[in-house]
Amino acid sequence: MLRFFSAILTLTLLLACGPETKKAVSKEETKPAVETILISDFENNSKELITYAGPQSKVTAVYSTEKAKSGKQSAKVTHQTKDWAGALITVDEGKGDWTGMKTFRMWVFGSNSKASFNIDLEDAKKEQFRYTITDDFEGWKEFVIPLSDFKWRTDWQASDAVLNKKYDYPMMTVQFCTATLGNFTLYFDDIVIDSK
Ligand SMILES: [Ca+2]
Ligand SMILES: [Ca+2]
Repeated sequence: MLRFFSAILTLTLLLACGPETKKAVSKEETKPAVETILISDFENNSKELITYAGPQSKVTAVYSTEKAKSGKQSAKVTHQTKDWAGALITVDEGKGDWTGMKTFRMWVFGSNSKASFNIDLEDAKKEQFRYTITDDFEGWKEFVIPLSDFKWRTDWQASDAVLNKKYDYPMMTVQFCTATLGNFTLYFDDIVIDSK
């Protein structure tokens, strides 16, 4: 008899708590865990600035103390591009889950070269999303770009990428200066993913 009542009690508790628990979990999933994620302030020289370039292009990316928005240095990227080239950083372990985050923020020191360049975000399955900026300003300018404004790349995707047109976490790389054409030098500082 006691066992029977205990079974009824357990069932009642399960029914009462079941949906409540589920609700709490799904709420937790969309809420960002942190307010901001610092992708890079370009102060740590041991973190590699990776570049790549097509046969007709040259690109360099170095830590530079010539300009700095924060701390002592920024990333200086020089492009002489006729086909394709870019500079990127990998997203550190623990910084690639952008669940609930809203914006990509980055400081750029422009030289009014009128050249266009892109920011490409690469997700866990190698899929890439792009936002294009024109260097039509001089000095430091902060770009605050909703993550939803990055558009799925139609010009190229890796052959081994999983293409589902949504961010799969953890994000792998931030390609903070890619271009298809142009000669220009830009400085970059403080790349942040923000929950606001
Ligand atoms: Ca800095
Ligand atoms: Ca994806």
